[in-house]
Amino acid sequence: MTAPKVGILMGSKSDLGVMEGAAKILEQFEVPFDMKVRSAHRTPQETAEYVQSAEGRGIQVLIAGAGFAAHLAGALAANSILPIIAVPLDSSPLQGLDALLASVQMPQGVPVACMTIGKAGAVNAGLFAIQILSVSDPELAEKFREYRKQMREKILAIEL
Ligand code: RP5
Repeated sequence: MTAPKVGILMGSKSDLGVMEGAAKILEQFEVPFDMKVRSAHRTPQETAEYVQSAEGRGIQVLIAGAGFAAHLAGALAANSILPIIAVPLDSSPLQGLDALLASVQMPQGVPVACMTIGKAGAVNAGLFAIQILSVSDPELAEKFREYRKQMREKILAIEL
């Protein structure tokens, strides 16, 4: 089995429907990943253990999706020097604004890259992970260029 290069974490199984968007992108680009439920608040110790072992297991980027007071991405960033991508999820009565602020407002010195709220954010997290990996993987960079090209062509082909 190929070792994962990306780790996708989410705060709850109820986040899976949205976070699958990131997984599908990684599958499309044939980048190996693993996907787990880990919560900053409900499983703090296991979350720390996961992230502390991630680098040693060959993981190069981590994606963290969470709703409500979304501290998952921050908790990962606190325990690793890997790049962390946050996906704020709209699972609360505040429709993700709470998760957005909790994810994006990291204190100086411990950054996370914060995506759009929800579905588009999960897809973008997958794409952003590809972009990070592409810096040191010319073959992947080429695939990403092709993805952008196809997106552009699809739009230009629209006749109204
Ligand atoms: C957050 O609370 C999770 O990331 C999820 O978005 C939300 C609701 O979780 P459940 O109560 O459905 O497990 O921590």
